[in-house]
Amino acid sequence: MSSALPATFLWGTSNAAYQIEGGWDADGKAPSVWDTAYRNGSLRVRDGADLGRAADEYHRLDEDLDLMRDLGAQAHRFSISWPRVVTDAEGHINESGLDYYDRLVDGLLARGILPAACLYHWDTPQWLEERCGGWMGRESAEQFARYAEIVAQRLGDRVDQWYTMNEPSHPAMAGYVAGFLPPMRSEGARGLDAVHNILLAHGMAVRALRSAKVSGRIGTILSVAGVQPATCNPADVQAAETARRSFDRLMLDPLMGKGHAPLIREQVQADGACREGDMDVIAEPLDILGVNWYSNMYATTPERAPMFFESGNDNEKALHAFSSMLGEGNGVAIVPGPGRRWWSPRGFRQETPGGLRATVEWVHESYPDHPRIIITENGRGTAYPSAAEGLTESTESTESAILAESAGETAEDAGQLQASLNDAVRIRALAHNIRDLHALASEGIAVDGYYVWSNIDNIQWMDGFSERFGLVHVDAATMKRTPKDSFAWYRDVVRHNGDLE
Ligand code: BGP
Repeated sequence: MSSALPATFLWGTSNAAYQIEGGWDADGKAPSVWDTAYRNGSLRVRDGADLGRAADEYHRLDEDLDLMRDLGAQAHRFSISWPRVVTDAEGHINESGLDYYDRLVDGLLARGILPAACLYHWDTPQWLEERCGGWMGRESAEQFARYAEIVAQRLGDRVDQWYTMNEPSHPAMAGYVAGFLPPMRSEGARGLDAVHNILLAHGMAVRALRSAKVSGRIGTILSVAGVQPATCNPADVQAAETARRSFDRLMLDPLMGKGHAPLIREQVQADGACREGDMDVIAEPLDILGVNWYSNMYATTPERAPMFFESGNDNEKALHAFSSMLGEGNGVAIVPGPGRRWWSPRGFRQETPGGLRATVEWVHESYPDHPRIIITENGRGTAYPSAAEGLTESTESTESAILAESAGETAEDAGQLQASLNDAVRIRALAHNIRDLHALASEGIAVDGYYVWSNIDNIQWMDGFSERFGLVHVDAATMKRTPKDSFAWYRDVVRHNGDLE
């Protein structure tokens, strides 16, 4: 296959501050809601990983930058930790925190890698939660815009792409509606105010970046699940349409000027959260749209759902988690699809070849005026230790026994390390998705780049190191970095502009 991709296509990698940096209280950093939940024990970390240390990039920056240079990455997307930069509600600026991101940006540029900065990847400052109830309070939007301005003043001349937020639906819905991620508040429908406020914060931050005259392109990053009906049964087709409103359209509609979904509109109007002019701020035009995609999501009705499950507790748990995010009683259940399934702490994930293409096509058809797109995350998770990958019908006890082996403070088992390094499953999955990029290019749909999640193993939130996405392995005890097979493979992909043959 000769590459249909333009020579300007950007091959890169992605990561996030909370998942990679560690140094949770280093050099004046304030705690985030994740730090607080971890410290007070309300987060159960699946494999006992130290979330405060994560992959310790804060103390190993040069080593990680050198690995990116060796990979040949052309762009790297990182996030900036808001509580590392602004440490209280009065707006105290932590210069050491800004210095760290200065070093990161300069280190990338010195290695020929374009910096792509995301201002928020879920690590809401604890002080914001205490001050105004986090995203539940309208003040959060003003605070976020001010923070954006501070970062723009420091890095505005050197960042190539600015993303206000990563998947804002997740911290809003899971943090304030369903309450299963920090700050773990189950506010039910009232929690939808957080969706409005986080979108408002995005729009105000876009305006702040523009007023600061940053040199790079400005956009945001959304998770687009590419919801599909589980079968062609009309009940499933209807369920998929409903599910799209709760997932794919939830953020895209208001950002693209189509207003909130009815469910949200009624609630935020009743609560007085939505004021005149807000929807214009939210729909501030963007230069670029980051799309995160892993696998399609399949929808059916709760009554039909059981027939899609082979068996097993994990699936039931995942079904429950996703369905609760959609809200009770809307007639939608998310079920496994037809693709090859992989182990994930969320119960099921599947490779859906062609799914990236279908998802971007759906965005293109549904929002013809969409900004240019970059695939800001795509990856394939693998279980660690790899024995867990075989757990299709795992019980809590088998799973914990396997994970307990990997937890302790001792260096890891050589066999496990080898299994992690020989990651042919990751290569296969990424190759399918890169083929989709060629297909999209030949259809004339403008995708400007593709970033692998992730350049290096990081903590998968409360699942610790038990699910890994990196091109480089990290020993959870010693923090030693070792490139996996996928590292050399992706280096070739970059060199040949995505030509896989
Ligand atoms: C995205 C997040 C990342 C990362 C990734 C993989 O949603 O932006 O932070 O965690 O997902 O996780 P998952 O397997 O849950 O999709």
